[in-house]
Amino acid sequence: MLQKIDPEIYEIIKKEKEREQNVLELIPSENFTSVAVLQALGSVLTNKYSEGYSHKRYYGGNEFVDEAEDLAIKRAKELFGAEHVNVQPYSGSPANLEVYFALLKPGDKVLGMNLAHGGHLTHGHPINFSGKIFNFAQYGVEEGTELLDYDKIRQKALEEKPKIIVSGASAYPRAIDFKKFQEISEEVGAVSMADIAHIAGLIVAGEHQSPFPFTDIVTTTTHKTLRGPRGAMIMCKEKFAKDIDRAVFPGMQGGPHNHVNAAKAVAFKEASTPEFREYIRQVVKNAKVLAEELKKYGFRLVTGGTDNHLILIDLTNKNIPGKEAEAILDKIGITVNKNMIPFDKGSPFDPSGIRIGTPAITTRGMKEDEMKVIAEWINRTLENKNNETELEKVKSQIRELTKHFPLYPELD
Ligand code: DSN
Repeated sequence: MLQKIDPEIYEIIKKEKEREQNVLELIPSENFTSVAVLQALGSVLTNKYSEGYSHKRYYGGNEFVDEAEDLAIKRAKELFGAEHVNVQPYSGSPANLEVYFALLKPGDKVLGMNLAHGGHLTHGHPINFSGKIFNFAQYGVEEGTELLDYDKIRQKALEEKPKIIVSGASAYPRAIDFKKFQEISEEVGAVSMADIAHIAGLIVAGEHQSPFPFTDIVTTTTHKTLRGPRGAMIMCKEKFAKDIDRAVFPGMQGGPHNHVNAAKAVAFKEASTPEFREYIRQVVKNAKVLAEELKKYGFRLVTGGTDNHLILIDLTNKNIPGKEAEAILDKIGITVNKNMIPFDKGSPFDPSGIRIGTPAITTRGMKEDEMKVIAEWINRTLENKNNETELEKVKSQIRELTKHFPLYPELD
């Protein structure tokens, strides 16, 4: 039908599907959903307006939307052990904004992790709403170890007296001690908030410490290691439930995206299975093997390795800027993103590093053997960045490998 009505968009989708099939997707925040999730996303639930919450809507005809949203909430509660869940946030940034709006007044003090050290824009960067509206103090990693130092964070919290302490990161390759963040928050009388967008899948699979049940408020996207649709949710202790719900609707959002929320429910069901736990174990195993292999080729990894799904490579000793590395790897079929490294002398547009991760390639079924070959290809590509013949060779080898890991064969 789409092909007939709109051949241009049909072709674009087809080309994107082929791109996803033909490349090695190493961006650590990306993944491939199941066909079941895609089906829920492309369903008639997109047609319905349902401002409000289950059984208290401002529109009629929501009996089935209520059923889907109730199921998403129930499954998320069980999966994470959360007291209260709001599945309506459109994405991670709105979810974080909604938490701040629920608990803070403009100008209130918050403590969050510096983006340049691996945090997130919404954790207080001056160009983001978070840094513009609220008074963020920032913690970061230590020079030398490139690790979080919880004594230093505690000291900062004692000095700054924030109303909220935000933990969580988008480019930190090591485990985060949510328990320590909780102790610091309690000591300074702050609300604890964990943004687990990157590691939500690891948490439900028991491959990372969980921020539950002690953290006051937890936000997450649903499309990264959790492998659901693009979207987010907020989980919190019951005592924050009313304020959080009001901040989401009517505070910040209008009608929920019901097709997305149904797809979230599907993803939560999938994430509760032994197969998903095995998948996440392999994600972590693959990241460790990839890290060790890259080190053999002389790549300097921030913190020296990884505990999770991502690796941050400092390319300074390879004399190639992150931006150029991203472009060359893109050319041969390895998708990564340029990224700041802690204490980077470059800028976000021209940083010294690249960030890579294993969630998407592990979904395709790749294991340790493939990680070894991928590390070799990354090295060969960057060493031969001006050698078109060598680049072509790597490109065709990647194309050959990806053929053995078909993506969405059900949709062909
Ligand atoms: N954009 C996400 C990432 O790539 O990590 C964070 O929101």
